Amino acid sequence: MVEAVETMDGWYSLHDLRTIDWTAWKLASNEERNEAIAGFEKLLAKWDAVEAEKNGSHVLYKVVGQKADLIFMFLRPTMEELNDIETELNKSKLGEFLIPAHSYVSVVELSKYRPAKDGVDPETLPETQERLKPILPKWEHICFYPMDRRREGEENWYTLEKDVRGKLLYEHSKTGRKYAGKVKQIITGSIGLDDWEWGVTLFAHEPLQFKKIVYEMRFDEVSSRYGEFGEFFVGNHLPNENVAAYLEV
Ligand code: 76R
Repeated sequence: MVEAVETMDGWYSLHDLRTIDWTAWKLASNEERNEAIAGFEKLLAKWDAVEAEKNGSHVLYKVVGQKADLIFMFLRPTMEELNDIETELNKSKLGEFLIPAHSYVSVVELSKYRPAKDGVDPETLPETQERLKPILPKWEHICFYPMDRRREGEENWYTLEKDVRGKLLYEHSKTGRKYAGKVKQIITGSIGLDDWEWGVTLFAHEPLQFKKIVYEMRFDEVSSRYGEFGEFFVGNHLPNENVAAYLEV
């Protein structure tokens, strides 16, 4: 019988993409802009404090291309906190100049395809907990896209036996491991939460590595036969200390 794999689920995740209303921003007074920047820096400091306490994590990148200007990724233990963050940003002064571009709700996910070693539930291991509640890397570049597993005719992921799926994913992980140190990936699951089944968030020091890993994985059976992909977003890191300069007009 075909069965689901058990998943280990960690922090909830919100990818929040915004476009800046530059026209309105330029029309605002200096005082208003300064108030907006100071308020936003306060929010960043608040989120940093949450991260320092390991109660969540976040990153902020500038999107390249016209799909948005900013991408935030927030991780929190509860959906309520994600909602609170979103609302606080919307109510902030800077929020008056942010136009929603896209959002994606999911939860950090690892799966239990591999049999438990020595009967130890992997979910109890500290290294698993660290991966389920990760402090997001602040590497130079981000790449985010959602994906599905195909469900068509002979190419139906959901009619494959679990051990077959596990083997295909093991092959996939061998490709992934070649990029150790170059690409860091966070897989979030969104079945029942958002329009796609998984979100892939990649971090790299060198943007070409996104193209290389995604291209190489296209030839792994799990992607070539069973992968369907959504829209891609790519961006450059925006550290707190550069926010004011980025917003200067
Ligand atoms: O548990 C693990 O993380 C190790 C094995 C592993 C699994 C189970 C793994 C390793 N992945 C797993 C699951 Mn992955 N991954 C992607 C993409 O564009 C594409 O073709 C695919 C997008 C990338 C780039 C990537 C990278 N992976 C998954 C799943 C869940 C599927 C399911 O349950 O059906 C998806 C959707 C997915 C997609 N993967 C790795 C990587 C990398 C770099 C690794 C090696 C990580 C490491 O060992 O450090």
